[in-house]
Amino acid sequence: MKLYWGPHTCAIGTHILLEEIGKPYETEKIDVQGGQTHSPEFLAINPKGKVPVLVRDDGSVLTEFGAIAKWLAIVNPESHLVSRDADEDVRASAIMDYVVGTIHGQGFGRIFLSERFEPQDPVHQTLGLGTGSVKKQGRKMVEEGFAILDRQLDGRSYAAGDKFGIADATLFYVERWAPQVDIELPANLQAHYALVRERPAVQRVLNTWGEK
Ligand SMILES: N[C@@H](CCC(=O)N[C@@H](CS)C(=O)NCC(=O)O)C(=O)O
Repeated sequence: MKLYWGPHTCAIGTHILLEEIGKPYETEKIDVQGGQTHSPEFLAINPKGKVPVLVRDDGSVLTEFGAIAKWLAIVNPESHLVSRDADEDVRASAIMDYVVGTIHGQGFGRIFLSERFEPQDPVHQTLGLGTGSVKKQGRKMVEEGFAILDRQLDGRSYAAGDKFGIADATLFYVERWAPQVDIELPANLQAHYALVRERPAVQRVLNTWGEK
């Protein structure tokens, strides 16, 4: 198996899951900020131009954070990354989908890649309205999303159930982005972030990434 990852990206969640599982895997670092995800070589692997990408031992390619996480959990049942309890499992899926689709895709997307959300019409462009309002909207979405998840974590250590699982690795990557854009995590998410960060697997990944 080989994980394609890039510094400061959501692929850290996938890397953490691989490290928690503990089976052999390779990694390849991609310069996402430098545009390497849009190089012909990378697009030949993932035409969506995104990390994470997981190439399986048979050469087949998995994309999309949630799909990769679920596959890793299903084929490594001894790692208990998904619960056998239907309610816990669906709760984990709901958190993961909300983080990936809304908090990351809609909210942080607007903060990190504002220009992609800018109206392209000539009036907007001529007036040079800039990306300020897009960023502001992104921040509001992230803050609202964090507030919702914070309430859902009330009285819980982990996102779903009483063990670390795929929803925790997902939540961790957006929690990690919050201070980078001066967004304060609400108390339950702050506690969750600290708990996940302490895990030996997470520390190993942070060391490999050269990030704190
Ligand atoms: N829906 C995708 C989103 C992945 C994603 O947005 N990856 C970012 C890094 S966090 C990326 O590779 N961006 C490169 C680009 O859009 O140019 C998933 O869940 O895997």
